[in-house]
Parts: sequence; C-alpha cells; structure tokens
Amino acid sequence: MEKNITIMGIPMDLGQRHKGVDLGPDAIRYAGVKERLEMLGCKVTDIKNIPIGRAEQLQDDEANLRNLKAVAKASEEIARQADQIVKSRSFPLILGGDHSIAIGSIAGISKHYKNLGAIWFDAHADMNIPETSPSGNIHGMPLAASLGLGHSALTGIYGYAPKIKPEHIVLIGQRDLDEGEKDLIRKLGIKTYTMHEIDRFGMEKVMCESIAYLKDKTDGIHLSLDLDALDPQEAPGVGTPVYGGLSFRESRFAMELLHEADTVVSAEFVETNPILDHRNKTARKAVQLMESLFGKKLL
Ligand code: EXY
Ligand code: MN
Ligand code: MN
Ligand code: MN
Repeated sequence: MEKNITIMGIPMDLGQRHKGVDLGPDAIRYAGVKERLEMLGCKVTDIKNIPIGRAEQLQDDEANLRNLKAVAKASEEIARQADQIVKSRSFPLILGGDHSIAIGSIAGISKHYKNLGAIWFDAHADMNIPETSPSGNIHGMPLAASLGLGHSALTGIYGYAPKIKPEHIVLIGQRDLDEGEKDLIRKLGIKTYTMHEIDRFGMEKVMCESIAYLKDKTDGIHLSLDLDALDPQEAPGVGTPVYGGLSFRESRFAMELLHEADTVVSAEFVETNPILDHRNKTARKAVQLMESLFGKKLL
C-alpha cells in the first residue's frame, strides 16, 4: 500500500538551551529523507519549515518555564499544521527541533482519534511539570503536558485537555529520569521499558508486548522518537546525551516491527542537533530509522 506522507519541519530550539537543534529539520533533509522514502514507493510532500518565534521578541519566562509564551505560541501553530495534515489523509512525519514540539503535534493529531496511543522512544520521560523540572526546559515536559499536567499555557494547547491517557502510553529506552517523573510514572502506572528491561528481555519482546498492550485500546499510535534514545556513540548529535543507550540495530529492528504491526499513524523524530553531530551521522541514522518504519526490507 503506497503510504502518503507529509513532512513538516519544526526548527524549534526554545525548549532547551543548546544552539543548533533548530537546524535539525534541514540536517534530516540533507540526509535525503524525501528521496529515500520515495524510493520505497511512498508519496512524499514536504511542506517545509513552520516559522518559530524567537524568545527575545516575546520576553517571556515564567517560574521555571523558559520561553513559555514563545513555545505556547509555536505549539498552537504546530497543532494547526498537524491537524491539517491528518485532515488531508496524509501521514504526518514531523522533524524537530527539540522535543517540546510534541505538545503541538500530539494536540493537532489526537483530536482525530478516540484513543490515540503513544510510543515514546527516549533516554528521558519528558514528564516534568514546573514544580519537578530541574531545568525549566520545556523539552522535558511535553508528555506531562499532553497528559494534561503542568502549566495551563501548555496543557491547554488547541483548546482541549488531556490529549492522551496514561494507559495508552509506552515509554521505551529510559535511563535518566528525575525523581518527580519516577513518582508520576508509578502513580499513573505508565508502561515503561527502561534500558534495564530492554537488556533483560530484548527488543523483540519489548516491542511485541508494547504493540499488544496498545493494539486493542487505541485507534492509532503516535511514534515520538527522540534521537537521544540511541547510545551517544550511535547518535552524538543530540543536546542531552545519556550513556548506555539503544544500539542502532535495536532501534532499526523496533522500527521494522512497528512497520509490521501497521498501527503507527504519525511520527516525529526530534532533538537532532547538527552542531553537536559528526558529519551529519545522527540525521543520517534518523533517516534510516524512518526507512525501516515505512517498510524498507534488508532482503
Ligand atoms: N529531565 C531533564 C529535564 O527535564 O530538564 C532532562 C530532559 C531532557 C529532555 C530531552 C528531550 O528529551
Ligand atoms: Mn525527549
Ligand atoms: Mn476512531
Ligand atoms: Mn531525551
């Protein structure tokens, strides 16, 4: 079945402090994302980059929420664009930019589903609220905001909340969780496969369990893939690297299994920072993960 994909770039760097992550979408384009997905038989439209306001124009910081107004404003636009892509019956393939873009992407996509699920590949959980965040960086908060937790300027994006339920989320690859996030994960009972479980059970069991866990209770899965889920030796071009991550092969295998399951309805690949990278290696691996997600076979 030919997949109809719409690429949207979000040059967002306001959710964290490193320079360069706003260049992520173009780094992934330079790695040939459109051409390589077209070689798989996909019909690919690239609507280019959504303009993102700059913090200095908005003078906004609130208690432990860096660039709050600028991120909230961008999130509304991201939601509008993602909504349009789903309405056009195309698969939203969203390129970050830091992970705060998920606040808008999930808001724009989730309204089209009764029960959107999410698989969150990440070294982190991105489930902080201002009271628990060690940094005030909003890229550490998007999953909490999508659950309706945190500052109302983020939980209320696109006029509704929550966007997603705890029982429709699976976390995969976590190895750097803050205490507040651990409490919240336990309190909400969110299905989590940290690197410990992945080492213990192997990626096949983790993915088969995750897919089975979500299959009957959701009517579509949003894949939120943070390149820092991979080991920093595999993907050095990220702003918050954490040792002991996924191998490239484990990650690619996970994408191959998601393709087989055929339940992923939207995807974002975030945190690629070419300034911190080596010869665009992280963007090139991101593209290969996308190829596996959309059906590239090794034989
Ligand atoms: N948990 C830390 C914080 O909230 O500041 C680090 C978050 C990193 C977030 C990156 C996107 O995954
Ligand atoms: Mn993240
Ligand atoms: Mn439905
Ligand atoms: Mn992360």
